[in-house]
Amino acid sequence: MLKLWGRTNSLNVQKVLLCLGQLGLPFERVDAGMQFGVVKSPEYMAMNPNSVVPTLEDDGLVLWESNVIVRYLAALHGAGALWPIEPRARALADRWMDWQQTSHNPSMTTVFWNLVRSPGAVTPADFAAACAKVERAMDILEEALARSEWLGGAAFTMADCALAPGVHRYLHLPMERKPRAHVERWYEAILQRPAAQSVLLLPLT
Ligand SMILES: N[C@@H](CCC(=O)N[C@@H](CS)C(=O)NCC(=O)O)C(=O)O
Repeated sequence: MLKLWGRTNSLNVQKVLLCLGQLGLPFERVDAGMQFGVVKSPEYMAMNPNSVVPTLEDDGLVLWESNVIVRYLAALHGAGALWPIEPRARALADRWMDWQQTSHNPSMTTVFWNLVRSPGAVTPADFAAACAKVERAMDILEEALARSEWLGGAAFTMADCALAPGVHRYLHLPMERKPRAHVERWYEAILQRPAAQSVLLLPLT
């Protein structure tokens, strides 16, 4: 059976949980990271030398990097659906996954930690700079979702799994937000999915 290591309040674990739920796959989950520890144990580091979550084990194959795990599961169990087969369609989903890691998530992490996990962790200037980058990233999402129903195009794909937890966080942070009708429509459509309800509807911690 698939085995996943990672605490449920981790954004990167949530992507994988959403993908697993969407695919309807049975799996075992082990709490790891932050208060659960585990990630610095020699046994865990032998699987994932980065000491972060998530890690997935599938019949002897050990994977880390959340988006790689999502791609793997989607390709193996959701080809033609979560994982578009046609290369051009797949590239459109892939680009949002890389963008999530490189553009959306770094500043979101700063804002989230400063508002939720460790208030005052960064200077006001650094916080303001991170907020500005988050707002710009959210504007990019808004423009994209004004043009297509889902991030990869007309169908829900792995790209939506990868972005949903970060957008959920953004929409629930205790801060001012301008209305973004297309992002909100997309988020509400994601929340119609039982897998998303069980993964996302937790307090931000
Ligand atoms: N690029 C990695 C980042 C993994 C990562 O930074 N995970 C965080 C949680 S979202 C972590 O493990 N933090 C340390 C901990 O929870 O102890 C991925 O996407 O999997």
